[in-house]
Amino acid sequence: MKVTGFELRRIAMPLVSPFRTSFGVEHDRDVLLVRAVTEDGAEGWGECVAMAEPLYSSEYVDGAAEVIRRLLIPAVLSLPDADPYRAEVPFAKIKGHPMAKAAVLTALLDARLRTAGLPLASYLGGVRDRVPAGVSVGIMDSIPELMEAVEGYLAEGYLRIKLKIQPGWDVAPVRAVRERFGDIMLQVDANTAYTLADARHLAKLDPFDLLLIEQPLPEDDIRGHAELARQVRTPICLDESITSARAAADAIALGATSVVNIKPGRVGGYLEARRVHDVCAASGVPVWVGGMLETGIGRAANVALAALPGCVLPGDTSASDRYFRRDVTAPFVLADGHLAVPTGPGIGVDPDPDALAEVTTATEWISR
Ligand code: SMG
Ligand code: MG
Repeated sequence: MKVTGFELRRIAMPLVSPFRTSFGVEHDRDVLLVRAVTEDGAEGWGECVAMAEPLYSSEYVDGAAEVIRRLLIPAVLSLPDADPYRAEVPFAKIKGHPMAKAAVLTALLDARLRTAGLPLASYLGGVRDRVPAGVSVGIMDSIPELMEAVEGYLAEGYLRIKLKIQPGWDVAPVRAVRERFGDIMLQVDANTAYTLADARHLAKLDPFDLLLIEQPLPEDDIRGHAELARQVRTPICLDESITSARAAADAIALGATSVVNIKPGRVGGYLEARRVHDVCAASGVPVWVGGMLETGIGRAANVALAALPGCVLPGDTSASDRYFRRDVTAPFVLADGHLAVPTGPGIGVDPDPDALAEVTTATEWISR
């Protein structure tokens, strides 16, 4: 497969309501889309999940755009065969920037699979035609406000609730949700907001039978998570720390994680995400697919990944209307708490040109 050029497209998507985490509040999603065009006219799409600022991880969307245009695209354009496996080789020499790499590799993979007529889920080894949907609920100003939000999501059919937590917003909201809504699948995500000194406080979450606590400590604190795992009963699930299949293998071996959140952007694409899945499956560690407030383009690929056999917990793969009034693809909708795995070739969805035009802030074409 020979690629003739790439389009970089920036879109600005207003969120239906602000989304607050321990590291900040999002009001809009500033997204970079990558479209690869091949010599025989096929195209493929990738969504870069880097946020506007480097608060979730060190990447940010302007930085990712720079790495993509200055380093990654030239590397792909000089390949005789731009198969995503082959593009991983020059990409590996460039340190870091997994979200930038994932966006380009996904565009290549989508183009490749569309040409072959193969859906991404089948290519990856998916075994499900629909996946259970969870929802991530941001930090709120008050418990009543949180109750109303959770009640709404449960009424829509979401099968699992994840509460964002931080010091000062943890035990009380968890207790309130558990008492009010009973035996639902419930978990929490701290986005690195605690330290090991908070172990006794975090153990206060144990009585609430959470599925897991996600990334309580800093990204590079693997030993701290292993120690914390000995002090709390709630399973620890790493997100930010799992930057590759090797990082997953290490964290599992060290006892730092007993569940893993897989995000293709965080690990450098769907091929590496598949390897993370396989390492976890080989170790008997359950996995689920995380989210980065993706549009339908990124969401479609995540739902395909969630069809893999090791993805045994509901993911943050919500319906489009969780975040956006109008998605850039046909909207993902909940049916009985599930999302359908796309069956078309590649990522299985096509961006709607009108919807895209409405939110596009800049485009750039880069070719040989
Ligand atoms: O796509 O529903 C989604 C977002 C889910 O909570 C979510 N993502 O740490 O898991 C996480 C966060 C990262 C993004 S927060 C701005
Ligand atoms: Mg997380």
